[in-house]
Amino acid sequence: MSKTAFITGITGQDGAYLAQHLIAQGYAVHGLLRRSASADGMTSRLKWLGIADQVTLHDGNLTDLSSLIRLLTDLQPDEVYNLAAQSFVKSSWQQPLLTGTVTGLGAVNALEAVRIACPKARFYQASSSEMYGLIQQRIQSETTPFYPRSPYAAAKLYAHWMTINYRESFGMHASCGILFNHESPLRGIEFVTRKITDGVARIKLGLQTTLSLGNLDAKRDWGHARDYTRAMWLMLQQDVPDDYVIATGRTASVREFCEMAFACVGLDMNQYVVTDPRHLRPAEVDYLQGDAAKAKRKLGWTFETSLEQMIAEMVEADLARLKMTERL
Ligand code: NDP
Ligand code: GDR
Repeated sequence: MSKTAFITGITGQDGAYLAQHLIAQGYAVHGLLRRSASADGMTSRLKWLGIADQVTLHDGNLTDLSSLIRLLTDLQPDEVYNLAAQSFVKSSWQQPLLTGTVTGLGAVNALEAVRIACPKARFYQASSSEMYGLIQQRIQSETTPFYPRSPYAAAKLYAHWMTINYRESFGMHASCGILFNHESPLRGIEFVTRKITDGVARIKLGLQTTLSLGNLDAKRDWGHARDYTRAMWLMLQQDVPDDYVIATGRTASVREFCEMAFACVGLDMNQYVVTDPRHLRPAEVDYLQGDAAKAKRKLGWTFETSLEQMIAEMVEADLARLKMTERL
């Protein structure tokens, strides 16, 4: 009998790649869909991967516990992946309460729904390297202390500890993946990597003359979402639930990411990139570099896509998309 998985956040970047992976493993994949007045774009990522008709979407919301309980009671999934969140760090200062409600309390709604409706299901919580914030150790692992620097990170830390608490209190098979930044052609346009690759493609095609960014010195450990969603699945295949850092171990600055992206189309970033203080944050996470040794040892996980390969894939996808939408 094939397994059943339920994904909150299935319409986001990770939800789409995870659904693709689970379908390839033979799962029946179900996902939570929150209502929107702009229904057309809601499944665009699933369509881009060619899997929109292979998943079953259910109306609901992470903030509505009753919808989650009803769905999980009906579906009785083997695995539940909680990926839904207000995930844009900068917005979390503008919407701290919404971020706390969705990203923090929403995870507890998911945990409660599993505990009530399908307590044997395995649970994955999308924790984040943002929780390290003002870093306490140059390379961050599962044992590095946290110091959240945004309402988003504080909400994620609450969700992280609540997941561990449910594991220890109720014996739930609940695991947290502390994932470092991961990107792809399906990344939201507001995040810096996609903003850059989209900007590079627009400049190359003559649709834009400059690219306006904030802090170019911030450093991130960037990987590919396809590799990272595979790690989520691996965590739930273990007999014992646990928490894992998922990262490449390589860090690069926003400036270096830009240089590489512009170089993909033979341009020099210095002629196009401008900085604007409006893109700066009230508090910044300056440096992230993860140590995924535990995931390698226990899950057998390694990443397959290098930073250079990922940037090239993103720039190419943006060029192709713009050529089509702009009829160039
Ligand atoms: P996205 O922003 O692309 O996707 C977020 C998803 O959450 C979307 O499907 C969105 O739905 C859904 N969502 C938001 N609010 C609600 C709500 N109230 N009820 C139901 N669904 C909701 O994020 P990613 O795919 O990049 O990330 C997935 C998860 O992993 C998030 O929790 C994120 O915080 C976390 N994470 C991400 C990392 C990264 O680098 N990408 C790193 C570490 C953690 P809609 O399409 O309707 O907006
Ligand atoms: P982050 O991703 O905050 O790390 O959170 P983002 O791409 O937004 O920022 C990365 C770094 O780039 C700097 N930056 C800019 N960022 C944006 N968005 N726009 C700009 O113009 C710009 N210029 C410079 C930022 O200051 C920052 O230092 C992501 C999200 O996916 C979270 O949900 C996830 O938990 C973490 O990654 C790990």
